[in-house]
Amino acid sequence: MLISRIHNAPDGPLVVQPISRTGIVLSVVIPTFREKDNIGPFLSALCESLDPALAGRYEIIVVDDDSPDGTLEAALQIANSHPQIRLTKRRGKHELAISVIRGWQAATGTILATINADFQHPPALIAEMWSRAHDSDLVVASRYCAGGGVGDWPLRRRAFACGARFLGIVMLPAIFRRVSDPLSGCFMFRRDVLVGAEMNPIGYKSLVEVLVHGRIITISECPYSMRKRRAGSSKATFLKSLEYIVQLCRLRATLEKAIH
Ligand SMILES: Nc1nc2c(ncn2[C@@H]2O[C@H](COP(=O)(O)OP(=O)(O)O)[C@@H](O)[C@H]2O)c(=O)[nH]1
Ligand SMILES: [Mg+2]
Repeated sequence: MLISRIHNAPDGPLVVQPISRTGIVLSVVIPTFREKDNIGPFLSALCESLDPALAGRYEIIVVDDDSPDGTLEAALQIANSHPQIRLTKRRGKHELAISVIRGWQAATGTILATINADFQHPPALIAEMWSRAHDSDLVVASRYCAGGGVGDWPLRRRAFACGARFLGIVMLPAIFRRVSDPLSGCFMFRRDVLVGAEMNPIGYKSLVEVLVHGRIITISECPYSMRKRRAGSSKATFLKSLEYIVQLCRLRATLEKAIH
């Protein structure tokens, strides 16, 4: 009975489809892998911040990569008393960017968003971004615009992020100059801008996919200060950095193909 609330994530091509009116205006996708101690409190905090403006008009979709630690079971405890929370499970290779897109494919809202489960993005950020979403195609939560910050990130992590941005500017200059934080893991956009575009990401980064494949004209940024992960540990690995290079090459090829 309880288990029937957990559905399989969509499969097939990574394309977001148009949707007829459902009454849902905002769908927030949370990708998870081994977030047992974060997901319950994070879902509660997110609902609490969205309810005042959007009760009954938003949904949250958790896309879990079959975590062995009981992440989905922890999410289910909150979902049982919050019908706006939908739980989906993927099987096979763990893929963050693909998980996020699978969530948008399952979503029924007119505006699609994503945020991490580990509290590095404050849960209240989504409500703040929502208030800016009406006159923009895309709203990006940014660490690098005025008012934002990376908190007390260790030097090694800062250097890594700096290298990743530099590589992005070299490989995809037109894309990386459009926003101050193109590697942000928290953003929202109008479904319409992505409908019909087939994506093929690898690795961690989903905003660059949306920037390359989406028909985005207007962008606004919402500053935030990145926090420490509340529990558990990061799943970012050296392999993910190599995958990021492959992702940039693929996206560059997509842009070149579109020009010629
Ligand atoms: N579905 C899914 N989620 C993931 C995967 N790796 C990380 N996540 C989730 O993506 C978010 C960011 O991951 P994290 O490991 O904190 O990356 P970091 O913030 O760059 O260190 C968190 O909500 C993770 O649970 C994955 O392979 N699949
Ligand atoms: Mg994190």
